[in-house]
Amino acid sequence: MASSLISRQFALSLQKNLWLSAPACRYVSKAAPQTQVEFDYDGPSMKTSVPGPRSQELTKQLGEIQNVGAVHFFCNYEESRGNYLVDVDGNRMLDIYTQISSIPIGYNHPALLKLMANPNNLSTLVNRPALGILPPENFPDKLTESLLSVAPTGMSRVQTMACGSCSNENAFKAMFIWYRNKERGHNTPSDEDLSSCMINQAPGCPDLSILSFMGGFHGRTMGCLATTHSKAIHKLDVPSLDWPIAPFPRLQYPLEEFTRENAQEEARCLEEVEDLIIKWRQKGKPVAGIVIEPIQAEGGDNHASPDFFRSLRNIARKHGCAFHVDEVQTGGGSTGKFWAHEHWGMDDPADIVSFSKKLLTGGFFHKDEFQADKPYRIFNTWMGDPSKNLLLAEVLNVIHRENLLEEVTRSGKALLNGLYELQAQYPGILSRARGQGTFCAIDICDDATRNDILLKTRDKGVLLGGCGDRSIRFRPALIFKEYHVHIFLNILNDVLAQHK
Ligand code: PSZ
Repeated sequence: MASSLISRQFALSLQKNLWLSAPACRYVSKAAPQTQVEFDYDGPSMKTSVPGPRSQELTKQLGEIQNVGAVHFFCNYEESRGNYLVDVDGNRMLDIYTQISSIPIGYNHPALLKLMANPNNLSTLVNRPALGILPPENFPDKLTESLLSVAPTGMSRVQTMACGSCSNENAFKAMFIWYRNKERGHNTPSDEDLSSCMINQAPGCPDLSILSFMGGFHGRTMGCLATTHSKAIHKLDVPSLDWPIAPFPRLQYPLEEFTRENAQEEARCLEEVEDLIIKWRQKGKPVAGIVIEPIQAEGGDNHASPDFFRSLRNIARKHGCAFHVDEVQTGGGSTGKFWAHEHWGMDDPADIVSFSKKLLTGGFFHKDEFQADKPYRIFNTWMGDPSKNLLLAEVLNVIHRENLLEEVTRSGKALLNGLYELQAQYPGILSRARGQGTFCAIDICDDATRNDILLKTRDKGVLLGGCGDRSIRFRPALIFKEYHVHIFLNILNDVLAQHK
C-alpha cells in the first residue's frame, strides 16, 4: 500500500515539476544522460523559500517541547524519493547531504519498500530483541549475509551497536580490556582490581589513554568526546580526560601538486604522535589505542595520504597500541571503495573498524584478540537492531547489483572536476577542492559567505552541508549519478554568479 501511494504521489509531482521551466544560466557543465534510477525525480522543484511556512509552524510547535535550534526544516518522507528530499511545504530538493551522510541508496528505494512489505519480515520489525541475551534464529545468518560480507581485511568478528558514538565507546572499552589483559599476561583480575574499580580507582580503573587527532570527531558521549576535537561547542562544560591529542596533517590541495610539502607535513605529525606516546607512557597514562578517521569529516574534510596511515599503523604496532579506524562517516561506499581504509592498500589496516550511518546499524569489526573475554563486558540492552541488518543485507545487494561503487567513482570524478572548474572561475570565493569518490569538499573564502551559499543553494533546491570552519561538504547517496552532479554544478554556478 505504501508503495502504491508513493508512486501516485510521484507521478503527480512529476506533472507539477517546475524544474523544466526554470531560468537557465548554464555554462559550467552539460547535461549528462538521464539515469537508470527510475524511482528518482528528475530535478528539484521549489515552491517556497526554506524553511517554508508549514516548517516554521512545526518548528514553533516542536520548540515548545525541545530545543529546535538545529532544525533546518520538516520533511515529508513519504514523498521523498531517490536523491530528492521533499519538505512539508512541497519543496523537492536534490539531497547532497543525506541526513548527515547516512542514506545509502536514496529515499524510499523500491527494494527496501518491498522488503518492508514482506509479511515474513513483520516480526523482525515489531519485536526488538535484547540481542546480547535473546537473539532470533536467523541472527547469525543475517550477520553473515550483511556485515560479515563486507568485513575489512583480517576481521571476522563484528559487534553491532546502536549508533556511531555507542560503537566507538564500546570499541574503546574493547581496546582497554585487550591492553590490560596484555599487561597482566592473563585475563584473571585480582581482588584489588575488582574492589578498586568499584570506586573508580587504579588498578581496576587503570590510567590508560587513547590518542586522537586535532580536528577529529568520534561522537559526543563522554569517552568519545574526549577524542573529539572539531568544535568547542561540542565539548564545552563537560569534564574530560587527560588523553594525548596529535596534530592531523594540514595538506595542500590538489594533493598531486604538493607531494613534497605534504610528505613533510605528514612526517611532522607522525613524529609528534610518537613523542606523545612516549610522553604519556612516562606520565603513567600509556596509550592503549589510537583512533583516527580515514578522512576527518566534521573537522573539515581533511585528508592524509595512504603513506601516512601505513606509517601510523606501524607506529601503533611498534608501541603496542591498538589501531582503531573510525569509518562511521567514510564507510559504506562513498569514497569509491566500501571502506575508505581500502585506499591504503594494506593487508593489516586496523585492529578495530567502527561504523554506523550508511551501514544503518552501528557497530565495530575487530580482530579476534579484541573479543571481550567474559560476557557482559561489551554489552547493553539492544546491541543493535536486527531490522537494520535486514535492510543492510538488501542495501548491499543493491550496491552489488547496480555496481554502485563504480558509479560513485564516476560521479565523484565529475563532481571533483566540476569543483575544480568552478574554483578556477571563482578564485576569490572557492579554494582547496578535494575528495575521494563523491566524498568531496571545497573551502569558501569565509564562514559568512559559506553560510550564505548554503542557504542560497538550498532555496534553489540543493541540500549541502558545512564542515570545519569554512568548508562545504558533499555527502550524496550512492545512487548520485553524473546527471545529478550536473544539476548541482549548474545551480552552484548560478549562486556563485549572483554572489556579490
Ligand atoms: O553534530 C553531531 O553530533 C554530528 S554531525 C555528524 C556526525 C555527528 N557524525 C557522527 C560520527 C562521525 O562522523 C564519526 C567519524 N564518528 C562518530 C560519529 C558519531 O556517530 P553518531 O552521531 O551516530 O553517534
